[in-house]
Amino acid sequence: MRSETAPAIRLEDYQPPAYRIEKVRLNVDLDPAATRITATLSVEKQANTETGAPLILDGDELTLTGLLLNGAELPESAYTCTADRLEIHNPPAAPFELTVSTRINPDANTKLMGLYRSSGTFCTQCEAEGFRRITYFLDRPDVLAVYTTRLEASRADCPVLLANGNLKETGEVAGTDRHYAIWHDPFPKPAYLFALVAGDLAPVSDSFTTASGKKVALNIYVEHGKEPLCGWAMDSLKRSMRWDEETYGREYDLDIFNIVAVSDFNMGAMENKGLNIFNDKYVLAEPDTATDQDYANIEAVIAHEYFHNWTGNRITCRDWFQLCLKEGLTVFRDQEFSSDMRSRAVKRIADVRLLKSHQFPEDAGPLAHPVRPRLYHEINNFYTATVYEKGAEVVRMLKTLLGDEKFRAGLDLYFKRHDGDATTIEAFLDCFAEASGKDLGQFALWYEQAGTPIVTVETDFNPDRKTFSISLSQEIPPVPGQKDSEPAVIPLRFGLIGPNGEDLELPATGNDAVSQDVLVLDRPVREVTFSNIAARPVLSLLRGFSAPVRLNQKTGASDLLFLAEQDSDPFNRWQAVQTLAMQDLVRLTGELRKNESAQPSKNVVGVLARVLEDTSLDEAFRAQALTLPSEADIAQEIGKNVDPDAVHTARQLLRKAIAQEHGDAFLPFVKDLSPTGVFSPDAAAAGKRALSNRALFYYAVSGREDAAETVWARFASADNMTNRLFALTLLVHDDLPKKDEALEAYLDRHRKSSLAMDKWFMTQATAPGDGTLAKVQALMNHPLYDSGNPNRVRSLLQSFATGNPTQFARTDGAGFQMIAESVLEIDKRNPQIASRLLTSFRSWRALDPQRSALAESALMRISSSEELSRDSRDIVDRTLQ
Ligand code: B3K
Ligand code: ZN
Repeated sequence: MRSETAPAIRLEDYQPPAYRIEKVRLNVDLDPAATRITATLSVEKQANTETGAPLILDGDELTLTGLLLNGAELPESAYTCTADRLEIHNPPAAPFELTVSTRINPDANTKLMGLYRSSGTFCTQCEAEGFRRITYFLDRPDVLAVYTTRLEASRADCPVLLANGNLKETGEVAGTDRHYAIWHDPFPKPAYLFALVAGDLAPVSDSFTTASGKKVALNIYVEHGKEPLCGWAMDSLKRSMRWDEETYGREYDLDIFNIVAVSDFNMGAMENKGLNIFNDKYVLAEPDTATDQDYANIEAVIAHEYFHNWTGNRITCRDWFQLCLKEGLTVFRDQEFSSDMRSRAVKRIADVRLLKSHQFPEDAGPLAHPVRPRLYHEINNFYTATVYEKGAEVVRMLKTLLGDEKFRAGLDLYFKRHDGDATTIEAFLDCFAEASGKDLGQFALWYEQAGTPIVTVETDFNPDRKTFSISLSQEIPPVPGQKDSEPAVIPLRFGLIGPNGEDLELPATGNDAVSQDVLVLDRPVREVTFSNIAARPVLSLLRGFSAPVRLNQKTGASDLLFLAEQDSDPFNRWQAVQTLAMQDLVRLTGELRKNESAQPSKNVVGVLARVLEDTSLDEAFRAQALTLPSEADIAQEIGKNVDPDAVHTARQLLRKAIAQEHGDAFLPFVKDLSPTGVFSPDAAAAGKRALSNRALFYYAVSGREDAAETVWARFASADNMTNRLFALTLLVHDDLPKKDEALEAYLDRHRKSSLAMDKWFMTQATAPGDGTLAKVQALMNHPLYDSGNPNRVRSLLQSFATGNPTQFARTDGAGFQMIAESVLEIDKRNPQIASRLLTSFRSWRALDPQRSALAESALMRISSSEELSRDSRDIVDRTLQ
């Protein structure tokens, strides 16, 4: 018998809480196997709740050990209690205190939700519904309480005791080897923002003085010995704090801000009030073990969690359907921060790449859902690219439509009006509508409708009348379970480029769809005509990727070449190069499938080679432009009946054609560009390394005599992880001589750094050859593999399933089956990690019939399991729908 699907929770069923909890006093007596929690809750019945209505508290795998009401023990007849629910039958009408005692076993907590131990450190993860695994509570985001937390633990094992807020008191517990700390957080918060940490950790300390002159103590806690790896994270934190003051007028509000890095963590990091807990991957960095991408990620995640202090913590969500209220907005804020710290164009390109590779396929497959979903079975499955990344795009469009000033005024109003609230998307949009005087009713559809709109574009130049017309239409492809979609409001930033490459002054059109350089498509069809246009211009549309849409535009190769070399908008320049490459890759794939001889286009090869030498472009940009669309991107573009082997071969063909034709041009970039001397993680130095490595990517397959040796030499002489890992990946993925020697050397050098070892596992899991599956299976038995550590599972299995399309979708079905087995195995211990791994099947229907049948049978195997978690049941049901 297959396990059951959990009941659906629906937005339309939202009811305000019948009781509120104003204050929480927590006593946590820490012990690895038997931690005792006493929670004293100040409860108040709400005015419109009937007297005597039951108080129902959430629990999850809890053991109740005591229950007092206003200090007196409750008789058993007055309540009912199970592991996941505590009901007080007839509570008093007047405010009362409920004292709930529970006992939990942190060491047995393999789900890493609630209170658990990671390498001996006690830590918590409460979002979304983990607090109920600590004590019975109204575990919902609209119940905001002031917390006082007393932690007690063995001084020897846990010298550090941390919780939310400010530290009030510390001391010894007389007559024992234990000590305690009392923390008080004056800001009312929902339970999902609760956190505690206790362990033997070392602080790296600094301080920050806010714009209004308040000194805030900053600490990053890590395992002993890791202190030297915290410099970049601390620097990123201070820059984030300053940026939020300068950009949005947001100051930090407590006396202390603590970050703790742990090695076992289900996701990236968590914004608990005053006590952020991080996956150590997003804190620890040194040149020898962290890549430039790691440095950029640390900067972004530190900023993201810090920015949540206002967008998420001071103003939180009324219910979990509103998740994008905090996540979309906070991703937008961290993207803007990184753009200001680095190159805006390069950051935009990276963000759009991520959006297209993660969110677009989600929106086009069985897991599609609106930015604000209306229904869920398991909320943890909604921390998705749609809620986060598309959610950020929606905020970005709001800024484009309103203009910088009105957008800022709207956000100011939101902070002012809703500080301390648990609120909704409607309330958020109202602030912008009010500040700008615009009706945002239709814009709100972006939150309601799933699916990526397709914008079809046609242009016409009439030389006699000297007019240039743009016809636009939009369509949202059908999404299962969604009624006919309505037209979205799509801001399209654009320019008309004259024959000499300059943007034309845009003549007035008298058309209300156009305002300066933004064309707003808010109907099914629109046409705009520009007059007094002397010569045929080239349209550059969707500049800066101003809306999360797909363009259906038949731009000819000559216009794309023109845009690739002339567009003043760097994003669209990059896009033109990518479109040229993509068109060729799709053509090549088709020809390979028909067994026709496939030849990469000379034009495409030429344009890519020219990018390399265009010194008017910065290195990071050139590296991005020279990065071919990934195999997954090409598969997505093809859309149906995909053969990943043909895609892989096509991509290699184009790569080799570029490399063979222009091999000699790449060599100087390989040699000269990587900066030597003291390592700097800044954007300029990282850009140089990126271009140098991209040149190596081509040179490796150039057929030049010294190609393989050059890659090996780069590996052997690398003095930073970016270069070492890039060369290692080429050695392994291109199956070059000495790849085994390189893997051994890497292992020897890095076996003590688990973050560096994650990269070792990942490099092998993503190698395209036929032998990879057996290799991955063998690596699961490697002494350094740990199926309980989420980073390790992601590095081996998730990267195989999402980063190795030919081997995951092998025609013998063994790739799918291996992942299916792993999902079932992991699901028993950590459902969140299992269900995340399971989402790698989401594009199965786009595969060719043979492969999709194999994927379906692997999914059926998971689905027929009797013991599936609610998380995995939800994903497998929807994936098979
Ligand atoms: N808010 C957390 C994510 C929590 C995920 C719960 N399954 C991290 C973040 O987005 O900042
Ligand atoms: Zn977030």
